Amino acid sequence: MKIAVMGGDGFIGWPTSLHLSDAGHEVHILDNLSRRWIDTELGVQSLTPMDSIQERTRIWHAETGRRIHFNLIDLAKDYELLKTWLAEHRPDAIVHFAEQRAAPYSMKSDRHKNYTVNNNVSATHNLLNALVELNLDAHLVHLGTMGVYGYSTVGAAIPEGYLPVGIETADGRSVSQEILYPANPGSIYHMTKCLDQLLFQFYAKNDGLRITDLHQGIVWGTHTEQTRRHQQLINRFDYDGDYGTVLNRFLIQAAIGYPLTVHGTGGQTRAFIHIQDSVRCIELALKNPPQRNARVEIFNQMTETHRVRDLAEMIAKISGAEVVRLPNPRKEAPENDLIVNNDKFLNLGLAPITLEAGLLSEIVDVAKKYAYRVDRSRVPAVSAWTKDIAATVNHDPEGKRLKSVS
Ligand code: USQ
Repeated sequence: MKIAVMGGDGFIGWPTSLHLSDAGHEVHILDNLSRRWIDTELGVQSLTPMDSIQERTRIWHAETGRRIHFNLIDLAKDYELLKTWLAEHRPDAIVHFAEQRAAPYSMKSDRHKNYTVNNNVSATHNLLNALVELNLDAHLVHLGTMGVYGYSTVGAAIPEGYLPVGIETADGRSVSQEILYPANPGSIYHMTKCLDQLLFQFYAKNDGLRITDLHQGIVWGTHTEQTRRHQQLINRFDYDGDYGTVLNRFLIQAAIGYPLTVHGTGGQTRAFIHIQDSVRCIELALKNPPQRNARVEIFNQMTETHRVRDLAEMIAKISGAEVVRLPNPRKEAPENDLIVNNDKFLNLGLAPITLEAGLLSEIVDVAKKYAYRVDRSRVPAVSAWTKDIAATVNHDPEGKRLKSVS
């Protein structure tokens, strides 16, 4: 297949591009390199040293003989350029990662809220709009989030996108229908993915577009089979308070002797997936497109659920790290259960990589190797969800102003 990977320079976009290229597909990356600019804005860098996208693709070609093409295009701002590229190349499939993906970054200020909404919604809409205009029947696979559902459970598993409901009609009959699971976003970033869902529903219904939405959990790990092949193919690995996600942050914190930063009681339960499984799921979704005029296909792209404090305790046990409980900068339920249905990927043959001490220690070792690149002042999560919460945020978990719990 000829596949366009929108956002192919990012944390999942890059290993996905390599994985698909390795599987024999013709891969074209479209990216505006915004994630690299945001590093500059925030004054942070990936824990792992990353080369330019041109250098990365050159090394991939030298190693494997396969070419990955790179195009500097901003989906949100360069509609005509995007349309021209799609008209010329007419890909069979498009993987869409080209969105601002960090909840804390999206909540930093009014400017960051505007940026995240404008960027994410425009990028998605421009893409859908261009597909219709060009009469291009490419299968669109979008990276969504488990966060569209919210995280509370009513004691039943969260289904894969659609919820069966019974409705009493005016004349007393009972009819049943499947509706999109009620959206319940917890940040501006998550809200944009809820808006994306509505755009997909409309374009699938009105124009018959073939769309798959992947509701992904929190990704952990950094390497995939392909990124391991050469040190210059290495993936990015974020540790800072805005872009570092919880499990990877704990692993890096353990490696640099920083207390593990549990927000609140750590009773938040979230869905997780290893990065290697993430790229496998994307390939499985590409191989199983919906029919034209079918409803949007939705998969829950996660393999297990964990409570934040349990993860911290597990990592403390294998690494000897200290755990601190910090005032939570986010507005979220302090404790929740989470049951998620992920049968669709399992039925397609996904054999999940689950969390175990061996794998975690391996990641701590990667982090130790690059520990000299860490700016400790960038570790605390200081982006607050409301102005009231901002006053309580802890800027110095190392100062031991908070009682350590282990
Ligand atoms: N948390 C801590 N300590 C930390 C960092 C986070 O306790 O140092 C807590 C947060 O308060 C939250 C949970 O860990 O309760 C998860 O936070 P996160 O930053 O790992 O994940 P999140 O903000 O939800 O976003 C990440 C990705 C996003 C993706 C989402 C999947 O950045 O792109 O969509 O995970 S999900 O969470 O399933 O919606």
